Amino acid sequence: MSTRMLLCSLGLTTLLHAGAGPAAAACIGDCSGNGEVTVNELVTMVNIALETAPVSQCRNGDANGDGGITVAEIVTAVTKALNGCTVDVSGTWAQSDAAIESTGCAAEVNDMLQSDIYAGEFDCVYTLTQNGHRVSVRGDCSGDVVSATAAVDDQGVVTATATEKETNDGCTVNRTMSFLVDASVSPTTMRETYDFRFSSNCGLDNCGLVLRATWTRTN
Ligand SMILES: [Ca+2]
Ligand SMILES: [Ca+2]
Repeated sequence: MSTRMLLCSLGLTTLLHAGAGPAAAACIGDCSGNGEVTVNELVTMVNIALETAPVSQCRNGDANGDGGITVAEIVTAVTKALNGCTVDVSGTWAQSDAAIESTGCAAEVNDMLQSDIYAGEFDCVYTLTQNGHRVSVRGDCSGDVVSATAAVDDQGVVTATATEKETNDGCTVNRTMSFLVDASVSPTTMRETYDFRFSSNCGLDNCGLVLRATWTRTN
């Protein structure tokens, strides 16, 4: 089987049909849990800090879970009130140093992926545009342009999963790909986990591997 056949959709192209990511964690200061911090909630936090209100009125204001609210936790909540609960991951990111981090696949499969890495197919520049918990991704991988949609949680962790099926010359490959990058910091590590299911005609055992790359914000 050819590299093209097995790996033609590796990378962010597989995000085209991405599903939603995991549920978002609580936002500091969002006492009501509705995804935003209001002035009333800041006042509640101040009252808890002054011990004129119980911490039960704003569990989400107690970032470290120690049962009290400090000035630092209020400051974090004020930032969320001003800028929204979600970390904004919008911007341009350069992907570099792609490598197979771990693999349970046969050498034949690894070699195909490795040759694509050497060919620069994972040297990409991604432009992310965030809208709430959705992120539009436009990628340019050595001239190959892809676009996709991913999910982002309040902490700036971008995730996507996709499943694809492809048949060539009687060989059917089912691929499930999970993508994860913590885009709240730069540089950061992106990981893609691949699960390959091969039909008997492929002559390959089912297997999984993890691809890792560095993401660096360039603007
Ligand atoms: Ca709220
Ligand atoms: Ca606390």
